[in-house]
Amino acid sequence: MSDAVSYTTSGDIAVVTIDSPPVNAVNQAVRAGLKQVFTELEGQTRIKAIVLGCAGKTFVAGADIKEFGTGIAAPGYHEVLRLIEDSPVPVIAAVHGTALGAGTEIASSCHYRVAHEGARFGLPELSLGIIPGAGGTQRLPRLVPLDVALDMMLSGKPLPAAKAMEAGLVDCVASSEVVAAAVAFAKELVAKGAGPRRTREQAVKGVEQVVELFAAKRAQIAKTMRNRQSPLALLDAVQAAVEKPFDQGLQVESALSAQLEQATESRALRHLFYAEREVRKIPGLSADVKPRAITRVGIVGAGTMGGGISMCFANAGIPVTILDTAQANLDRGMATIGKNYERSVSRGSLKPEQRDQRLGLITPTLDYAALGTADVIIEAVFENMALKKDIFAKLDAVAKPGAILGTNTSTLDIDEIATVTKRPQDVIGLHFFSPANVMQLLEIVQCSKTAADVVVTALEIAKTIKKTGVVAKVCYGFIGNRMMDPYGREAEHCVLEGATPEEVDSALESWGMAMGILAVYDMAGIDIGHLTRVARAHLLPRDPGFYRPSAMLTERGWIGQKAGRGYYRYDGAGGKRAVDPEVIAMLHEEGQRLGIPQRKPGRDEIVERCLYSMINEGALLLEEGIALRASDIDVVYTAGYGFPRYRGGPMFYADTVGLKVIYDKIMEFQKTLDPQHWQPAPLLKKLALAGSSFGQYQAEQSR
Ligand code: T1G
Repeated sequence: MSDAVSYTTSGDIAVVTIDSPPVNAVNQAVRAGLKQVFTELEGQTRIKAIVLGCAGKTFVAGADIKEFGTGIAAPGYHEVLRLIEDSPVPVIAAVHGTALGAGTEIASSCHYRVAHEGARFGLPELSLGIIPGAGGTQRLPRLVPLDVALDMMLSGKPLPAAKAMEAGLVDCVASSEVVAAAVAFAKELVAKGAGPRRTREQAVKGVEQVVELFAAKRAQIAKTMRNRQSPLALLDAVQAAVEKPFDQGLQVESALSAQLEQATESRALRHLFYAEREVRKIPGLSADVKPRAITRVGIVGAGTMGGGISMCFANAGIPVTILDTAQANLDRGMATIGKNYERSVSRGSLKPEQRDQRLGLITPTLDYAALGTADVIIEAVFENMALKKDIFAKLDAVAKPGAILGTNTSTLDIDEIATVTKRPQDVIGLHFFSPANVMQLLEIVQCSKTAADVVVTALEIAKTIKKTGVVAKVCYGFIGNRMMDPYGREAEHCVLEGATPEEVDSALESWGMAMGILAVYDMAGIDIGHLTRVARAHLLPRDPGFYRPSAMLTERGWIGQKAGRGYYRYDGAGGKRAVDPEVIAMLHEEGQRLGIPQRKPGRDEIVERCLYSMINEGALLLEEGIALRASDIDVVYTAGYGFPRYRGGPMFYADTVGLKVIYDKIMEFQKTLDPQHWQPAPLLKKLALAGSSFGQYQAEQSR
């Protein structure tokens, strides 16, 4: 036996335990341990059944992602799972926690499955750009109907134990300790003489609907998972399960798995898996720094953002007091919160009692004194420095000692806001993204005087409210919006050069962005960005074309969806966007009036100019220390700006293109377009000329 896998016997039942902290991820030691134990047990005729469970918080949560790309050291998955499946006595999986990836595959190679009622089963491999590689595409459709198996693998969403039992994946759901329940189940099997029930010998379920099912899935993939290889490979593997004998199907799965593991899509998604955990680690911050307790929250501002932020905390079971200066605003804000919860109830994603419980946690008030017991108070009012300073002066007077004072500002200088308080060490930026109760990203802005435990508390708050917190330092736009400026500028400049808004947005969307930047401006409100730039005009390039389209549209009140027209026309609020010939003509004429050469940039150039200017700005952020890591920038853009995850984020994508290629393109644009704007960031130039990458730079920095 090994540390990773051991067994005990209880009468004629053997209980095998995998113990590979923290989540029992399968690595070589686990596979070798399973091989050794199951080989040993095969020879013990007194053993009549085997229970396979895990120590710790969860059954196997997947293959060890650290092994990816390194080649799977023997014994391989198929050898080990075949040994389990070939056991001469019944093997019963005892599943608790989240049996994901190889976890569900190992459970599927057992003959029976007993699950704790809180257990979940899933095959989320597509989220890593691969497909199940330990027989999941071949065994799952032999345990549950084909459509259920395909949905599980395409969505990656875990199936709760009860639903897994309904589908046929689980034989028994236990409310007690699951290994004991599985031993009892094993004894019953032995008593009734039930032998092994080998999954590979079962027929694939639901093959009669295979043609229309696969046609529907291919259409779904084309629409929602474009530019990706792994979803189509998954269909091919499952198709092999339907059409071929088990062993041949397994070979098809293995071949496809090996290809995908080396592809950029999987490398990008694995990069994000680690990047989203790395963001919690702040260089130089001792692990001894503990978060402050957050038991009560105050929110200032009952508008869209204040209401959304209040919901984040109520959803986490934390009481919220939301303040506004007028009862009408409070009433409107509470009504919006109620409507948002009602929508979730009508969709079935929230139970009525949960709605009531969460609403009950949100208390409106007009009185600042009511915020005196809050552990953190978040200001979410209009982007006006004087107003925010006035609020922070009031908060400084009423907040209890040690309360954290957060601002949701997206563009203002938080160091300046902190100057009106006597507690700058407790001031921090908590930049939520609209709608705050939905968007995953939370930019945590560490000011010059913010205390270390306040930063740690903010990261803990992010985890508590199920958001991805990324730490940024103070600058205009922090990380996300700072990089949006040059990105959006290039998009608008392409329009002044003769491209249409639709050509620009469709080029970006075909490349993979969730929404073209001009459509994003229409959705967010063109005036918002324009007014911010007007306020900062002294800091911006004096190039006459700089965001000129936004200025012209704002001047005419064509500020986007909320006005029914902006870059596009909208039939009713939030309606489908339609091309607007009048706006196109107006902007092309303006480009000519400004003497901008009418070049009508093509799709590739549009994508290069927009993305490379974003990447160049990201390099500046790294040099200035605004972003701690290149991978943090990738998390910001994939979690908050619709950057395609399968491309890994702007900085990972830059590495896949090659920094020298990007640098050369920037130098070309410097000559052909605009020397003032196309200045390569010194770090980008240095890495490009050294043949290095952002990934290598980050690894060197973290040593
Ligand atoms: N491999 C290696 N380390 C892992 C890991 C994994 N699969 N999953 C988690 N960890 C580490 C993680 O890096 C962190 O480490 C710690 O565990 C706690 O994680 C053959 C090929 C299980 C739901 O995709 O979804 O199986 O930062 O902070 O919030 O077909 O981890 O502390 O040093 O996320 O409680 C499929 C991925 C793999 C599951 C727990 N499985 N993991 O969440 O903790 S592909 C997955 C998760 C596969 C087979 C294929 C979550 C979790 P550190 P955590 P958590």
